[in-house]
Amino acid sequence: MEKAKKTVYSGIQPSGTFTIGNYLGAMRNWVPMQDQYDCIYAIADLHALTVPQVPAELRKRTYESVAMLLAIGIDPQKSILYVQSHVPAHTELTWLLNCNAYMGELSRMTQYKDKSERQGKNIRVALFDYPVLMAADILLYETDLVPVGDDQKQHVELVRDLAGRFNQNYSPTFVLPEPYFGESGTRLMSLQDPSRKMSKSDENQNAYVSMTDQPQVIRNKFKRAITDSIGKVQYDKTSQPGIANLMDIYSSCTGRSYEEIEKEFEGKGYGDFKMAVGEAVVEVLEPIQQTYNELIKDKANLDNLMKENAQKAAVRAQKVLRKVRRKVGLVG
Ligand code: AQP
Repeated sequence: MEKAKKTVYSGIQPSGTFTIGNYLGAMRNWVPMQDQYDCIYAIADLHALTVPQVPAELRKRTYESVAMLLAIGIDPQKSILYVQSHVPAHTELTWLLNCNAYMGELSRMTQYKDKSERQGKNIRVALFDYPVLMAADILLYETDLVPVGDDQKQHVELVRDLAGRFNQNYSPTFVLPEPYFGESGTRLMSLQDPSRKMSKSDENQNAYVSMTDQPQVIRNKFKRAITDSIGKVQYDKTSQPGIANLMDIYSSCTGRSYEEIEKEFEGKGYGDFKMAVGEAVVEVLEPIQQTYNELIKDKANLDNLMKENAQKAAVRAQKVLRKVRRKVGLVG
């Protein structure tokens, strides 16, 4: 039977406080999608464990992540908003998919190559297996579309390979998802090193702006942002990557085009420009922070919401998992 709405699955790791990179590049686009699609949003805590975490911090950030997604406008009446580890089907399907995944295809994943370098000699097996857990996330909900940036395209390809192989070896079981590029979210770069993406787990706090940073902290971070010695506000990613990044941020916050921004700051110094970017970010974040501050106070409400949404997610996930168990020959 044809579905009334296509299913969209997105996850975000509680591996740090969400940054304006996460928000302007991904989360913000999730809000309007709720009216058009059957959306499932996961706080991917099991994914966050692929790199070392402080347990108490992870627990705290899981609550904060749920509250922040609610604050930006994710509506549990329209979508499912749940915590990945609350639905055990994810780990169970991961194992069953592992039995059909190849070492070769996993070792070609660029994210694994990048992140494993940072783990030194003792690389965690989970980091290697991360894309299989991601495949389980997506396949459990008969997902049609996975919103991705360029860097995640390779993972969705792997999900399709794993699902296609399973369907061929057993019989049609999984829906093959498509990557969804949608409104191209801006890829924001570190404020301290514009050759690296802005990441919530960056050790340098000046490299990113958190969704919960106070206005004065935000202004100071922009004041310290790396620019260049050219002294002209113009969009050139190669010779002025710092300024291009700030223009991306300013454009995302104000809706102004690069040409409009160049005109606005013609003949002005970087100091004025950075101040304006800081103010624009403060303006976007202030109303979100107000809602967030209310939501985070009410832990019982967040607990209830997590519980209800996990139940909704589990019903859907179990349906697919039961099918998979039967196909591979498990009893019961
Ligand atoms: N700098 C960014 N610009 C645009 N989009 C970004 N995303 C992340 N950073 C940027 C998008 O945010 C969504 C959720 O990301 P994630 O938490 O699942 O993992 P990530 O991409 O690894 O994010 P971080 O912030 O860099 O986390 P850490 O530091 O833990 O690795 C994704 O859609 C991602 O594209």
